[in-house]
Amino acid sequence: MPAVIHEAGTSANIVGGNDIARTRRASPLKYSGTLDKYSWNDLTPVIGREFEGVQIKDLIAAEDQVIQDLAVTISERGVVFLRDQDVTPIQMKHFMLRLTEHAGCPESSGLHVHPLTEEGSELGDQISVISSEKQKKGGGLTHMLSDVSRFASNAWHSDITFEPVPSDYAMLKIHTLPATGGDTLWASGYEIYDRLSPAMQRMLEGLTATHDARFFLEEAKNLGNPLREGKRGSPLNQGSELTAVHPVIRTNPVTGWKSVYVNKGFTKRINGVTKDESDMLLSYLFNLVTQNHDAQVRFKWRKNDVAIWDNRSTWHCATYDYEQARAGDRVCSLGEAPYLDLGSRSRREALGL
Ligand SMILES: O=C(O)CCC(=O)C(=O)O
Ligand SMILES: [Fe+2]
Repeated sequence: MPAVIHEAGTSANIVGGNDIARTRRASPLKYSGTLDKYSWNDLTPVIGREFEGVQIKDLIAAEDQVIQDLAVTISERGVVFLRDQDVTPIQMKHFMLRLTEHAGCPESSGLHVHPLTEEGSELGDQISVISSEKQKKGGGLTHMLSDVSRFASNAWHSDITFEPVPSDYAMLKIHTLPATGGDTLWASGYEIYDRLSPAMQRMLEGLTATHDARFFLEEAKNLGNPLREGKRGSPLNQGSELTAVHPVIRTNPVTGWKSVYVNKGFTKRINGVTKDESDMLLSYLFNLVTQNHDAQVRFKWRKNDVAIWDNRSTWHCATYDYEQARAGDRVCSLGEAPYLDLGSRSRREALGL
């Protein structure tokens, strides 16, 4: 039997989670068809969908069912792209609150406040400014672009997995772009789970991993901002520990599908095995993500395009191949404390593939 992670689950099949931050979904959600009036295009068989003619600002007031259907679509396809959005950071926050709520986030979860966000920042605490200029000063995601490595794939990560209650969804709008370059890639955690043998799946389902972002303490110093130690969107996300333990395989409550949940950016150790075994397993899993381009989608941004992704079941990687400024705004909502439902299925199994 897999080890119990934080606290006992509500049913014998649930491993991990936390009573303060449990999903409100008793069963996966079904798409009801309200987005069928839009045209869309699946960018690869396993991940990514681009919609045409959708404006987020119009969806803020849409019926609940529309928001729920969009949540299902994002969770199933991993990431959704919307071109040329006329949406402000405030509207992005409103929209993300509705999205996470209709997807079933726990009552205790709100929008994330990043530990590096400056107090009293212009756009509010819950907007992360993604900026190449800021990164040059030692902020943002520079740790992933260490001077030592020449592998662009080092930047693959899932957002804020060092928090006990990490992100369900994230929205990024890019408003400032270089003439070319700066693409972002996403990869499917469902597909990577499906590429493991049943024996490896069962073994990983019994394991947890430690996610650690204490390198942000150094970055906070470089930026000259105090670390945000108060509540970062959930009562469980506080302090300067910046470390969390999560199941290696987690169930997405919206789809009910299993996903691999370790990432190059934050996962340092698989627990309960030797260091050598942990290193071997993590490098094997990271290689599955970075070397399978058929589990990835690459998006070429145009000004004011928006991506919305499910951080529970995808990874993403920015591309730092440009010189000019590139900037945007990101909002991350918080979902449930990660858990594994041993009775849940894989994506291919659920779709009969
Ligand atoms: O700059 C990008 O393309 C992605 C940045 C990122 O990792 C994020 O917004 O979460
Ligand atoms: Fe990210």
